[in-house]
Amino acid sequence: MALKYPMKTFYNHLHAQHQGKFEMFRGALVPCYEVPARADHVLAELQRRKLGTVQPPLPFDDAALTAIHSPRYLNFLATAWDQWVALDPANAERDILPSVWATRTFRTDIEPDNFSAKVGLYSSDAGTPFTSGTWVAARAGADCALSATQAVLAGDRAAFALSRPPGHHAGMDFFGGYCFLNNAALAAQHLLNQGKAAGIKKVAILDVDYHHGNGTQAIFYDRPDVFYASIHGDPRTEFPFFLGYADEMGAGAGLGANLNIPLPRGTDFARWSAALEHALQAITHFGADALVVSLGVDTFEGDPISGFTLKSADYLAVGQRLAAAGLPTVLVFEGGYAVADVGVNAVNVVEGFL
Ligand code: SS9
Ligand code: ZN
Repeated sequence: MALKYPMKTFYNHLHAQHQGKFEMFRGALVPCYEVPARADHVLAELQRRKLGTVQPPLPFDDAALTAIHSPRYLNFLATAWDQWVALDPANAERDILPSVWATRTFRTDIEPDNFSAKVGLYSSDAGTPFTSGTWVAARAGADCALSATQAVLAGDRAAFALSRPPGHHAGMDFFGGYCFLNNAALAAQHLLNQGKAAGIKKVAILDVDYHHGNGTQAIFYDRPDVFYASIHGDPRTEFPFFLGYADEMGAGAGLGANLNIPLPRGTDFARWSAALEHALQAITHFGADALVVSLGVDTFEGDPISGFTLKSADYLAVGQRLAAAGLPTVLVFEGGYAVADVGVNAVNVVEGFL
């Protein structure tokens, strides 16, 4: 295959260290949807089509993480597994799942000593197990997002962070929705912090995952330098339920720099691509100097936990349309749970972009 330009993929070689056993669903523990095979299929398809180069991430220091996440949350993630096993050596065979939360009216300024309470303070759902290798995998995944950003800052037209676990549901100080570190937010902030010489003053994040990226939106909600646009299942019926409505347009200095396009279950590519057009026009109007794409492919018709009906061939058109925006672009892999199809679908976006 002849390439107009090579695209670097930064592949998280440690992703399989994060391998949850079960997530809570309707009172039962069911096998996790967010499995290592997802990233393996994307890697295999990239290599099969010989699309650019695949490399491990470069190591970044913690300052890149504290640009987005709170120090006490990062400290919790780094030490959670050891705390868990210290409670009972038998815990080494079990994943951590939260069971109590600091919801409305509770205090969140105090980190309790009790481990279960800490897990609840730093999480938003019981669908996101924390395992022995979660921190190592998530940390390397952040390095992938930062490495892809670095490649774009160095002049590459685009780069792809191929990692799991995903990131867009992770907030400044909580995990949830299968996410721990917000890779897209880290990329956007790194573009701003390191992109002055390259003339990068404003960044847009376009989230095309089926689910609203509540973490990303919240991180940048009052910021005028990061535009967040998302096309997603209507939160009245779809996870994450409590954010992602059309009337959320940003706050304070960030008013006008947030665009949510919720769509009903059953939405097809014709309607979805009209929303993509709308989002990209808003990004152009905002005047972004660079683009981060939260690239979930759980909009696929065969996705087991989602409700849109995009077909595999549609993702080629998505990639083409993203490239036509003409911006330096960091593609960050997010969701997509039709495991056998996720490779073809994600790589179709990459191939369409090229
Ligand atoms: C499925 C529950 C869905 C969260 C989905 C997070 C998607 C991340 N039984 N739980 S892209
Ligand atoms: Zn998703």
